[in-house]
Amino acid sequence: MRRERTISHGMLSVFMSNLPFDLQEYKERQIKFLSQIPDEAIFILPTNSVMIRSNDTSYPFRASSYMLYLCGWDSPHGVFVAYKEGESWVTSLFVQPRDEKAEIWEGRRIGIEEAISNWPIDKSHSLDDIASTLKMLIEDRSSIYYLHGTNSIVDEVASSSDVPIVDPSPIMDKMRVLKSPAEIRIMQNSAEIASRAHIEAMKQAFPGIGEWQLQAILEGCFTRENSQYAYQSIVGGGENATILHYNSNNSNVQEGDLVLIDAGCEVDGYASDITRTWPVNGEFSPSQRSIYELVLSAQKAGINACRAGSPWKSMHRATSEIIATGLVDLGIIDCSIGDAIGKEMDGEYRKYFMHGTGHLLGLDVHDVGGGRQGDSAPDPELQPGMVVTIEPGLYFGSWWENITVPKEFLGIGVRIEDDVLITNSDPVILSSSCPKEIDELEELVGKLG
Ligand SMILES: [Mn+2]
Repeated sequence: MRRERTISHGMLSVFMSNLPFDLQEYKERQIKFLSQIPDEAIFILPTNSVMIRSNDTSYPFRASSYMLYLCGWDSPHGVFVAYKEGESWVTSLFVQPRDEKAEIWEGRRIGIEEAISNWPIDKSHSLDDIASTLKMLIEDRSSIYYLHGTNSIVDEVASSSDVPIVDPSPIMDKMRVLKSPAEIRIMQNSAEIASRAHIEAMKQAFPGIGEWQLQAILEGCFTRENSQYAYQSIVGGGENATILHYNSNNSNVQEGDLVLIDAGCEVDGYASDITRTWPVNGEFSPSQRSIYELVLSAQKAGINACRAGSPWKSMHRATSEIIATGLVDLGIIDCSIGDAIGKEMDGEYRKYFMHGTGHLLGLDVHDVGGGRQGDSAPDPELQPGMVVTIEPGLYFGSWWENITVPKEFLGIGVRIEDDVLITNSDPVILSSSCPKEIDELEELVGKLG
């Protein structure tokens, strides 16, 4: 259960742990992880560092997802350590000690005493002692399970010892792929906040609105709901929608253009990731409509393919078959449907749908556990408890060299993305409160109040 304590000597409520999960859930995660590393090993998990933005100002701090997952510690400068003493694992957290002078400038610190009382750990220590304590602890261990590159002091201690270093992330990644009921509740909430933000942007839109203004509406909604963006919001009007990771958001959306918004928020570290595309004047043109309908039917087929036991690729196969067929039907590509799809889903259609159909979603927006091009982990099989995105798209940039599609499709970019929980039966769309049917969008866009 979440522990609630009365804080003595005038401490602020900042010292109460407001962990998103019961201590028991964290401890179960720790035990599950530690049972997969050797008894003689030591596990060291530093959180992210504070990154300098300019001179003495820093980027907003975001804790390491692994730290959030195993310990819930979201302050900067924590190091979680676990090693076996006798028959049982001892977990400890090294934290910044209280320091009134520093706290007046930088903000209150939880400190050693409160960390031990309220976080899922057996012991807490001062970070001032981390180098000497780790040196001692590492000495008689067989291996160090440790992610290099997040804490320079720990890096130095680890690399100056003769004990072999092992990357613990494959074990943690596998665990993070399957979400617990408590994680799913948070992710549902994250998707609902993002849905409300998208709806607000639709309502307040008008021809000529700045992409940055739409961004401000969305991110204002996130902030108002005590959330924040999970990744840089993409707001692309017209041709800008044909740039997959566009985020300069500095153009006006012209009358007659579609606007593509790919934006999601973060709740207790868990991301939502939603994309909607709609006409800024509230009415799809015939060519926009035909591309939109094609992407929407592909997206629905992709969602329907989110079935436990299916291979990862089945989602991409479902969206690709519909897109390739539709492109032939619309006269955008001129070949057989077989050639349009290609033997390895690498046919002509990839010119216009050049990204994957989706990815795992969780503490990272492109979550760990495989499924993306270039991932070292193999594609996972779909299992109940996974949350994935389904986000097919079609893009026809008139600025591309040698683009040969019928003129009416030039300058169109459409992507539709939902967050989907895989279950033992039908897929559950966590972002289902965000409209995507053509008549719903036409009803909403520009309709304040
Ligand atoms: Mn996505």
